Amino acid sequence: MDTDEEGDNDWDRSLESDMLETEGSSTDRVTSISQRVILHIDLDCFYAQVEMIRNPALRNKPLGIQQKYLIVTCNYVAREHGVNKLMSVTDAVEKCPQLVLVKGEDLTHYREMSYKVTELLMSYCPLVERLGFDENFMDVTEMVERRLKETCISDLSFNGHVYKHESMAVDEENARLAVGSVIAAEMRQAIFSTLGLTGCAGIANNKLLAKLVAGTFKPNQQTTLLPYSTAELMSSLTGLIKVPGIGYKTREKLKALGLVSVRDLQLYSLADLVREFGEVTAKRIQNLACGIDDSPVTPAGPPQSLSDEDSFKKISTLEEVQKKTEELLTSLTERMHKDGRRPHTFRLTIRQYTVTNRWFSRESRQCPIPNHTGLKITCGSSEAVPQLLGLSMKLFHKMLDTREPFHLTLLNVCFSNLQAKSSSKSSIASFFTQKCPTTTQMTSQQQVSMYDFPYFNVPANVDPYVFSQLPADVQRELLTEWRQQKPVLKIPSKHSHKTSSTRDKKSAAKGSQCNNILKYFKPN
Ligand code: TTP
Ligand code: MG
Repeated sequence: MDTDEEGDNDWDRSLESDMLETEGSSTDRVTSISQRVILHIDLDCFYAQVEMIRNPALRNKPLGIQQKYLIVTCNYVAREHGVNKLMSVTDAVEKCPQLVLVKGEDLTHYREMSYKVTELLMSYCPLVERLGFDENFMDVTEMVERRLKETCISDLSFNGHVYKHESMAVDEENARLAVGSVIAAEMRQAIFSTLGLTGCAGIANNKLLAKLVAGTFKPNQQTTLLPYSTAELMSSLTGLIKVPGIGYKTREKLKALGLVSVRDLQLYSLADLVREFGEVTAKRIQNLACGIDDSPVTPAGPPQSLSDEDSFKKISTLEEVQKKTEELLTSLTERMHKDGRRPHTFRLTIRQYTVTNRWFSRESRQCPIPNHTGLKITCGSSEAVPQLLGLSMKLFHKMLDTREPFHLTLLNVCFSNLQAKSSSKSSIASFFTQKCPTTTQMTSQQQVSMYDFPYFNVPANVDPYVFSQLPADVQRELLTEWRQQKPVLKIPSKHSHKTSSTRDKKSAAKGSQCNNILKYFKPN
């Protein structure tokens, strides 16, 4: 399996740091946290959906996506035949002999679609956090508040299911979640009509509960959790493994203390837990077991690397390598130029065909990018590509002896160590000097193909990228302030993105002369 998946560990880590940050927070903050409206959107049989979009003939057939000997996912037709995620290919074919298998080792299309979904969601609301390839959290509290001001509670109803309720009337107390459920339905509809993907949503007061409740009804459905049903949802979990944020090592330690179920952890003495884990972790995991999670939805920043790759049946001559690499470099340098940052490291990856290990034999070499080449990339000069091609071929010869026959099935070019043009990296002003950030956050190993950074619904003089880098609390505070001053927070139409970006960049440049960070964000 490819290694550039974001995994549950990210969720574990982010929860941990969030708890540290929020230690000692005020009562006000706790109150506001309990009133948040958080959505969790999880796409249905994600890789299988992408393959069905690529080849609609697969739509009504049982489809399994294969990585090595495993079915990493399968469509819902296959699930009706008893095929499940992570079943071995042998077992799956035994259950469903007509199962169609598609190889899913190359993540390019999944990744591309994944970022399109995040981008779409961010065009409605700035607070979107990715989890893995097919999950996104959204903090829609501000949207909900805005709508509530314009809506009469008696006109509201819940969209989709309410956890453990057949039907539910809307009152003062649950109105925010009801509006959240309407927004969730709109987001799912937007994803479907724009990208053709279905998914499930959970609506709750925090990330943990939104994620847990989202899977209650599948596929293509949504469920809202009312706060008083929290205990019931938590006790329905079959074990601590089902609690996101409690990782393998923690679970092992808990097991050694005799704690296996969610209930065990809820009831265990906090003092004893503190002795074992320290105060922060002890409180965090016990809170999680009780469904308490005040971690913020943290929007993604720009990616740490940009890359492009192509896979093919066979490349076996130096000329073909040069031609393909040149093609890849041309599109990559164009994207890098649009991004505005300067890459300092270049990496070339190849995959050689071998009979025994067809898909997993990638090899890479990397080198620093000379200053003159880096400058050519950032200013969009056509001379950048030949210079990079020279570097590429040097790296290529380090990996392969071309006097011997070779058989390549993939080439990947990658820029990493991306730095903003301004020399002072730590200064906030460096963000404003960036030309046009175009992508969203990934780990250093991740790549993105055609993902453009979305433009947030923030006032015209605010750089959306800078805004996205601020802590969630500050974002919320600013949004509230702007909303009170001027009704500027319109949802941008997709077609207006380019225009507003130019305007935003100009205004942001103007704003960069101020000293106080808040001045950057005050509408003129
Ligand atoms: P999931 O959201 O777990 O599964 P899914 O979207 O396929 O199905 P569901 O309708 O139940 O949500 O994972 C998202 C994608 O991640 C999935 O399509 C394939 C991939 N994946 C792996 O690569 N390895 C794994 O172990 C799992 C579980 C998923
Ligand atoms: Mg999914």
